[in-house]
Amino acid sequence: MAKPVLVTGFEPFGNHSVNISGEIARELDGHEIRGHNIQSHVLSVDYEGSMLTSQLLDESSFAAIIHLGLAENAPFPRIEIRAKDILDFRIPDNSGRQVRETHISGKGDLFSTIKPVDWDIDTMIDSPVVSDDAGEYLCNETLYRTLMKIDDNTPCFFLHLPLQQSDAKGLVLQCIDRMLRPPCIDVGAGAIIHDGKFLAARRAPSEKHAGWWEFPGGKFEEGEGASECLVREIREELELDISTGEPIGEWIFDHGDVVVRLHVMECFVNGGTMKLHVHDRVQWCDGPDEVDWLGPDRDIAAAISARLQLHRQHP
Ligand code: PCA
Repeated sequence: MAKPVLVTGFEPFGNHSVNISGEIARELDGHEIRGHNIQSHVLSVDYEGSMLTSQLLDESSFAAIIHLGLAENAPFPRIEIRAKDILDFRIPDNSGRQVRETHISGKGDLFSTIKPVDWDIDTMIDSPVVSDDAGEYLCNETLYRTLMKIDDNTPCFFLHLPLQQSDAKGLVLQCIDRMLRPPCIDVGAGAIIHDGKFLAARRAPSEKHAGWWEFPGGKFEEGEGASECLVREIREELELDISTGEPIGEWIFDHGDVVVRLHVMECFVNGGTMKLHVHDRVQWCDGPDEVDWLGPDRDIAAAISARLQLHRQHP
């Protein structure tokens, strides 16, 4: 059996009669995601609540841990990646404890084990922001006590939810999905530009994703950046000598079994006669809709077309 995912939320506190974090935790209990079952707990807003996860970790281990809480004044959801070694309660917690300006362990701040740079956050629901300030109240305390206990790389962080949000549950599921998915592989993708057009190449029948069109390129090798990778890959795939121009952007795409971060760069041909090795056709394109693109390559083609258009208008 795959390890479960732990989701915690909190009971209402202060002058709140509901706490969205607890409601969502409750709703997600038993839900399956990437082959893992969600086990959820609604924590009391006090010392005991902050300790529950570290107690659970004595007996069990989890594929991932996400703590949810309400952030009263936040306009956007906050992906908290730091637990501060300080508590300073503005109001007492639900068992009447009020801690002022006190260290939790005295050993310094602790950092979450997730890598938000691999998360394509701009495509996530409700525009979450990465934050290194989880407050000085129970949310911070809970994250701190959990991180203090985790002794392996179990992905864990705190998601602070605003009072109002369109789809908090959807966002929580996206976060869990990103914690469970494989790490990003860096891939160079070349926008080979000639006479105001860009090159699309169709994957040959013997290749994975056969028949789909893409930008030539491939995985970074040890020590390579996007530019070196593209010079090598395009020589291997098309027998063209290229030099790279400006970076066009980065796109993260989840193929299910692998997640890639595409580093797209302008490329210009300096020499060579094109010969295809992993493709069976190429086409010089003006716009984004001339071939059937693989994965995010249509978005990339749209970005390149827009750029070329701009260059035509303002050479
Ligand atoms: N939010 C509080 C504690 C419980 C909750 O949902 C906080 O931000 O610390």
